Amino acid sequence: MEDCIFCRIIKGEIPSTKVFEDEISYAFRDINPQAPVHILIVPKEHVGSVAELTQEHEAKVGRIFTNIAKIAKEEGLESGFRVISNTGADAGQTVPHLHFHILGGKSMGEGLVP
Ligand code: DGP
Repeated sequence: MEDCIFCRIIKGEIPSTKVFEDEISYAFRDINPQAPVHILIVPKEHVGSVAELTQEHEAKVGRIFTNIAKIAKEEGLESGFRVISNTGADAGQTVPHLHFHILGGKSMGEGLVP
């Protein structure tokens, strides 16, 4: 996907602050942080959103969640963190490349939806 922002970040065409990388995923700091720690983790393969996932993605999504646990530990988020994947227009997804927000470093309260 040549004009996908996150594909361009993965390729290094757009600069980012890398937090973690392996063969299948790339994690970097969000440009507009909503919490003291706000990291995005994305698959290197272009997938539009959670809604486009199929069985063939299961191993990669599983690995991404293991990577989220590693990143949270490295970032010192022992007291908790939130993982969010906005999917589609009603959820406010602005970048159509599957991504998981990792948010932490403060208490985010109990409500899921503002
Ligand atoms: P969402 O609304 O769930 O699609 O979130 C997209 C996030 O991507 C949003 O929090 C801002 C972030 N973002 C968009 N463009 C860039 C960029 O060029 N660099 C970085 N680091 N983050 C970006």
